[in-house]
Amino acid sequence: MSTLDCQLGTSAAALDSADLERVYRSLRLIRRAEEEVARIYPSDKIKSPVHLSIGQEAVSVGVCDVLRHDDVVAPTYRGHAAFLAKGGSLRGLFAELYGRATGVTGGKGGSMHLIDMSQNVLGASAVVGTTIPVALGYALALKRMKTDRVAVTFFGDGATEEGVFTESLNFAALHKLPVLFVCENNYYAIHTPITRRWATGWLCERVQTYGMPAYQVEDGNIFRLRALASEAIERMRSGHGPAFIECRTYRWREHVGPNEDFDQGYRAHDDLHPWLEDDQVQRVGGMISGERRSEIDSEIELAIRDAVAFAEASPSPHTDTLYTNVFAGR
Ligand SMILES: Cc1ncc(C[n+]2csc(CCOP(=O)(O)OP(=O)(O)O)c2C)c(N)n1
Ligand SMILES: [Mg+2]
Repeated sequence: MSTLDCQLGTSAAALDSADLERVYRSLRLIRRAEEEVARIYPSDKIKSPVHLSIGQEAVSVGVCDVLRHDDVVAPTYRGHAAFLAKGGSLRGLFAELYGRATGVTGGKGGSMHLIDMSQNVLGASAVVGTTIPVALGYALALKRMKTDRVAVTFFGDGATEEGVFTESLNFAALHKLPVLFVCENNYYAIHTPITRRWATGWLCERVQTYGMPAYQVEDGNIFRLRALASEAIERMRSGHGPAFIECRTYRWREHVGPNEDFDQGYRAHDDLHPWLEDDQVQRVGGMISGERRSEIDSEIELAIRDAVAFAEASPSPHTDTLYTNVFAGR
C-alpha cells in the first residue's frame, strides 16, 4: 500500500441498501451493455471501433455515484463506462455505435466521441490525454462562475505520459480548481506495460509534488474508491482545489475490439485471475438480496434490448448532414 494511501474504510458500511442497489445497477448495466456490444460486433452492425471497459466498470461507477447531476465528467475513447455511469443515454449510445442519426453525435462520432450534455457528459476524444485540459477549462469556468460544481476527468495510465497531463496538474493546483483527476491504471498502453514505460510506479508521489492530495486504490475496490472520491469532491466544493486518484484496474478484453487477447503474448492469462476473482460487479451484486438482484437484472436486460431495437430501427444520417457540426466547410 502506498504511503500516500488514505486509510478510509474498504467496507460497504457507509452505504444503505438503496445505495448498494444503485451502485449494482450501474455496474451491471455497463457490464451487460458492453457484453452486448461484444456479442453484436462480429455482425458488422456496429460501425465503430470499440474500446471496452469490461473489468474496469468500478472506476467510473465509484466516482460517478458520488457526483451530482450538475457536475461534469470528461471520459476517454474507452468511455462507455463513464458515459453510462454519469447517466448518458443508453439508446443514444447504441444508436451511435450503429452509426445512426439518433446516436449521441448523430452517428458521426462513434464509440470514441460520446457526449451527452443533458447529463453533463463532456465530449470524449480518440486522442490520448486531450480531455484532461477540457475538464480543466471547464473547472476554471465553474470556479469563475462561483458555483460549487466540480469536473472529473478520467484517463488511462498512458495519458499520464502526455505533457498536457502535468501542465494540467500544475494549473489546477495553482488556481485551486475544482477538478478531480482519475487515472484508470490498467497497467497497459495498448500492449506496453507500465514496467517498460515508467522508471518507478510512484505516480501518486509524482502528482503530489504539484500541490494536491493524491490517493491510490491498489486493488480496484469500489467502496474505497467511492469513499476517497466523496471526500475529495466535498473538499473541492468548498474551494480546496483539485485532487488525484489512481485506481488500479484491469482490462479483460483486447485493447480495441470485442475479444480476449491473451494469445498475443504481451500479458498472461494468470494476471487476469485475481481481477476475475474480485470482480466488483459480482461483489456488489452479492451484497443485495437475490430477489432484488433478479429484478434489477431483468430491468437491465429489457433496457438493453430496447436500446438495441431503437438503434436497429433508427435511420442513417442524411447526406445533407455530412458537413454539419464540423469546423471545415466544403
Ligand atoms: C496522442 C495520441 N498518441 C497515441 C495514440 C494511440 N493510442 C491509442 S490508445 C493508446 C494507449 C493509451 O493507453 P492508456 O492511456 O493507458 O489507456 P487505455 O487504452 O489503457 O485505457 C495509444 C498510445 C493516440 N490515440 N493519441
Ligand atoms: Mg492503460
